[in-house]
Amino acid sequence: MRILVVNPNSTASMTARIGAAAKGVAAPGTEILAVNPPGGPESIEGYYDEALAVPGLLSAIERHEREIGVQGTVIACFDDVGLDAARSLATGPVVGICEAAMQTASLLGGRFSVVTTLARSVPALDQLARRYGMAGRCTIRAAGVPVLALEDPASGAVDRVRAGIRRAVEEDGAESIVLGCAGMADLARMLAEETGVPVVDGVTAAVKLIEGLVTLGLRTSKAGGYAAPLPKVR
Ligand code: 5HY
Repeated sequence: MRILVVNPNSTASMTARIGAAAKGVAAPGTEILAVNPPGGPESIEGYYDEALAVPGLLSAIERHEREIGVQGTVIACFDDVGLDAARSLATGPVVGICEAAMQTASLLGGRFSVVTTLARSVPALDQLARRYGMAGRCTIRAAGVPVLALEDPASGAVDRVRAGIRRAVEEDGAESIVLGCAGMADLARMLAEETGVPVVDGVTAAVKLIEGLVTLGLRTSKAGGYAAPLPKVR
C-alpha cells in the first residue's frame, strides 16, 4: 500500500526525519511518501501558522491521491492541522498524529502527559484533548523548545524534552508520555529507555493506525460532515 505522510510545515529536514521514522515502522509492502508543501510556514507554532499551513497541506493530499494513488494519509503535525478539511477532501482515510498518539497512550495506562514545544501551542492542544475525549486523563505541558530547535543537535532541545518528561511523571502523575511535535519522532525509543515510561510518538503511531484502516478497507464516512467538497468557485 502507498501511504502519504504530509509535514504541513515547509522545513525539508524535518520532513526527512519524519519520513525515516515512518519508514522505520511501516510493514513490508507499505510505501511511505513523506512530503511537505513547497511554501507556507517553516514551523507551526500556534493558530496563525496553523491557518497558513492548511492550503498547502490540502493541495499535497489532492495531488498525491490523484497522481500517485496513495491509499491513506497521515498529517504529521501535532496540532492536527486541517484534519477535518483533509477528511472531507481525501478519498482514503486520514489520521492526525495528535489523535493517533492520544488514542495509543490511552491504551497504555491511566493518565498521560503531552510534552510539546512552546507554551503558545498548549491551548490548541488542550482543545484537541477535549475534542478527542482525553481531557480528563491528560496534561499538556511545554518543554520550552521552538520547533526548529529540534533540527539543531546543539540546541539542547532533547535535554529540555527529557526534563519535561521527568517533570510530567513526577508532577502530573503521568504513566505514559506523548511527544507533542512531529519533529520529535526519532526520540521516542531513546526517551522511553531513559525514563522508564512508555513514550508515544504520533508519526509512528499514525502510520500503524493508517495501515490498519487501509488493510481493513475502511475509509472516512462521507455520510455527514466529511462529505466531499461541493463544486464551486473558490
Ligand atoms: C508540529 N509544529 O508537530 C507542531 C508542534 C507544535 O511545525 N510540527 C510543527 O509546536 O505545535
